[in-house]
Amino acid sequence: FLPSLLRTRNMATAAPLAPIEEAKRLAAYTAVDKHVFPEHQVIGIGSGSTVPYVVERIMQQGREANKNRIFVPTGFQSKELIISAGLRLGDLDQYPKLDVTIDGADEVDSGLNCIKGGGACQLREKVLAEAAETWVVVADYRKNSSILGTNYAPGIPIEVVPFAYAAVLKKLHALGSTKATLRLAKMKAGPVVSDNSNFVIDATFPPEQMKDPSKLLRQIKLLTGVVEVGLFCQMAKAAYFGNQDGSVTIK
Ligand code: ABF
Repeated sequence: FLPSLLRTRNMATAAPLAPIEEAKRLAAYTAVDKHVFPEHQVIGIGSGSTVPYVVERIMQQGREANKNRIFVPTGFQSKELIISAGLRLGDLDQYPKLDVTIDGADEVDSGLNCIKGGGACQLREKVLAEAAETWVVVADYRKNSSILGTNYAPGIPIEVVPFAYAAVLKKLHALGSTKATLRLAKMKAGPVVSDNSNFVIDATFPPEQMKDPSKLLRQIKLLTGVVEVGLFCQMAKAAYFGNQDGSVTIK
């Protein structure tokens, strides 16, 4: 479980990370160094396996820096991460405006558009992205793409009301989707259920449609039953990708 990574990693004695983890760590550390300042007191914490390194770096800013800071999570996993790090948990009801949110991504294109929602948290992730003065994305090099959907992400995650999922699947195909499927839990035990009690559809579209993610986002969002789409268009201030050679690409 991810938070244990945070609990057990002793910086002085820890074994070297696997290369992909090191790439995630580099991206996260660089983003924190460039975007999380002492005056930032309300911080959004995203989901995924890169974000624990964000929290790790924030903790390295010291007890004093974090004494009064509030951390708002995008979902269950990041809530656990914040609690296990001993940081102060807050929610959007109390803190509707965030200074900065840092989150992972499944793919980021050259225009800083993202596919997100591999962890089924895209609705809350988008709410926290919009609520933040600055929204920053961290990822390893595999997520750095020129056209969304051509590199890493297996499709666009779309959160739907359970009642409407079959109708939405049909409409996605009519919209041009080459493959749209209901996301199933491990062992195919049933549909994945989001933190908001909804289902998730993963839909692929041809590159011609993916080249204009803003248009596609508008089209999908208009389908009745769709709650949120895992396309984050023109929202990121910057994206950081850790590379295999130890460098960081900044978009
Ligand atoms: C969240 O976690 C999601 O939006 C995205 O699907 C995923 C990225 O995870 P990782 O950092 O493990 O690649 O941010």
